[in-house]
Amino acid sequence: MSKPLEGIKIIDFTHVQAGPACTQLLAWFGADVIKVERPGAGDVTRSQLRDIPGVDALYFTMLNSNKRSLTLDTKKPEGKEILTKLIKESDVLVENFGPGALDRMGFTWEHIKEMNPGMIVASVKGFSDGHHYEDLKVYENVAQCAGGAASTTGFDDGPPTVSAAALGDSNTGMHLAIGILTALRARDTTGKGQKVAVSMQDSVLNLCRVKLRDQQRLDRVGYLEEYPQYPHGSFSDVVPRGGNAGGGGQPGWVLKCKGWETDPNAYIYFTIQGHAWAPICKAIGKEEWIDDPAYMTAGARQDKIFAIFGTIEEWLKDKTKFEAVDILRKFDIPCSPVLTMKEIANDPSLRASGTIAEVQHKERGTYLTVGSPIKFSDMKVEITGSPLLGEHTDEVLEGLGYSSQQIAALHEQNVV
Ligand code: CAO
Repeated sequence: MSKPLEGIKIIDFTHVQAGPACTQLLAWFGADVIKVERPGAGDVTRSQLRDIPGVDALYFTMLNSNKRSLTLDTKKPEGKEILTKLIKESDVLVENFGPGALDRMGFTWEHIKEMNPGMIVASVKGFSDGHHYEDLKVYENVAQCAGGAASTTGFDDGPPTVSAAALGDSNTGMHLAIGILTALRARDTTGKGQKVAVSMQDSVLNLCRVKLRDQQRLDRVGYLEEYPQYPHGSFSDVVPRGGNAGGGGQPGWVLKCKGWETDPNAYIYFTIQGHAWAPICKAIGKEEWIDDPAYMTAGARQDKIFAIFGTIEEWLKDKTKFEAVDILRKFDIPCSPVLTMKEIANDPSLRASGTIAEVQHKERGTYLTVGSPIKFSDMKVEITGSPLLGEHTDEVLEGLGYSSQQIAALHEQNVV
């Protein structure tokens, strides 16, 4: 079966997580992604957080599947010549170097456009062009702090807190992938490429949209009724950290289940959906609350919401998180067990759907990765192992017309 992005050639000049997550996604969907790496070392994640000495780390293998690897020193003249040839016959160049690195290498947007007017150059930077922090190098948690996530995450009495989810890295990569596909679609009609830029700060903020909503509501009315600070605590003039509050129109919280004293993840997330009040009362054996004016409306429940959560925890005391969800799902209550990574890794449904995929790697044997979260009716996304450093160097050079003698000389000079 042919893949929708087959025929699209991508120069993958990315490293660490934000850029590689983007190009990996495009490779899954059929693009020919050639990862360009520095000879000898390659992407720094090959050797970071290694669990097997001398073998590519999971950090690398889980972000670079379905790609080819070309080693190339793009600071040497011969390396620049090879990159130039590649640019002339490719559709997209993706990079996430520190600010100005590509320009310093001699590959400015203007120069690339001249060489290949159809080329799409896609970049991740920490901050957007023209931002007063545009010169900063940025990693995940820096972006979470700059994008408003950290100040609004955590508990009221604790410090700003970063999320385990890669809001700055992989999330930015996903935004970039959407930008690239949009530019490819535009090129279909105009024939012209363009520069696509995504900043990590902007991508985090895009996911914190509801917090900017809350800032404006707070400015106007002075309180936010869905936060745990309401109605008994106090508000300052900035959106506070909301702990585990539902955050939208439905109150919710993380509730203890059987075994929480020894198992730090024996919890469920429980949501009190307004129209599900009667089923909730039935599920937890509090039918008298259904028509009680002190409980029957969301407004009436607001000032005692934590007492209500306390009553639900009483009900949960003799049920594991899985047993509790199995009961609550019958009452159509939005809830989930708090799952550990170990439980997720072994989840039969996630294995069956391909969301957790077991992949073969030439040196490490099999490893688990997160497969495509996007499912298609007409395409099965197959994940192949990440390439070894320079595995496809000769093959790519041959494709560019280099003879075996020329290739040998390039190896000799450490250009590739
Ligand atoms: N051949 C020759 N030189 C190469 C090369 C190659 N194949 N690949 C990279 N280089 C060079 C670059 O040209 C650059 O050289 P100069 O600084 O001398 O011009 C140098 O390697 C370092 O690049 P860098 O600035 O990207 O690397 P760093 O380790 O100092 O910074 C990071 C890493 C991530 C902080 C920075 O790249 C960055 O801010 N990127 C943008 C934001 C981003 O994507 N962050 C996400 C990180 S986690 O996903």
